[in-house]
Amino acid sequence: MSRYRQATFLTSAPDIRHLATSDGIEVAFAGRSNAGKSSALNRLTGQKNLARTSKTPGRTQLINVFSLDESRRLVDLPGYGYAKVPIAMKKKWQASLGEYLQKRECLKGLVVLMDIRHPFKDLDQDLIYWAVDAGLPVLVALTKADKLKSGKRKAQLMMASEAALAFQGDVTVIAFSSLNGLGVDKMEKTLNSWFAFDQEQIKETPSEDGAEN
Ligand SMILES: Nc1nc2c(ncn2[C@@H]2O[C@H](COP(=O)(O)OP(=O)(O)OP(=O)(O)O)[C@@H](O)[C@H]2O)c(=O)[nH]1
Ligand SMILES: [Mg+2]
Repeated sequence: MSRYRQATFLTSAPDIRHLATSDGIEVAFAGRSNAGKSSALNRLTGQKNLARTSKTPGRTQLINVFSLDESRRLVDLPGYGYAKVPIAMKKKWQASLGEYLQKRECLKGLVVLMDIRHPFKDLDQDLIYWAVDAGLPVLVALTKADKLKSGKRKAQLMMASEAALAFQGDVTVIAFSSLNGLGVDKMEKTLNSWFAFDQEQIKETPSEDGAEN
């Protein structure tokens, strides 16, 4: 059973500064408003209403934190780039987002969600540069992949994978659909390694010959 199914709502914070300082491991979901962050979290956790989704962009204003166990958390960050948000608020949010990426020590990876039809807008690129700068691995999930036919989908994935090389960091690109589940397995695999679930498994599995290692 997927470890992500045990996710439960932990807390909401109005700002990154209001997040409790904490140990353990955090993985954050970020992206433009309406990119499909909350939908992706719901798909990953197999819970339809864990993170709220909306047809109205800019719906998730708070930072929502979900816990998987006592030391592992998923974070749904507010979307950026929504045109109707006042510029001063945008600036404030961007600054605190940058700070979160640089200073949040428990943050071990960033999932950046982008509509497969409009990847790598300016703010997406800023975000990825910040993350790479902070030494964070990035998983770019090209969302709403169900909206494209197979040929076009593959072309977009290839184009985005090539574009990702420019960041010169640990940036992986996948096609993703919250609607039909495309890419969920790959997302789980990447998150498993960031959350160190794999190491735990290795520890729990006794070696065959009983030799120390
Ligand atoms: N077809 C399709 N629609 C999707 C997919 N993911 C999200 N959507 C739709 O896109 C809209 C926005 O999805 P959300 O998950 O709320 O997006 P968000 O990034 O959390 O948005 P904010 O919280 O407002 O920043 C909703 O109408 C979703 O139903 C997908 O994979 N396929
Ligand atoms: Mg949302």
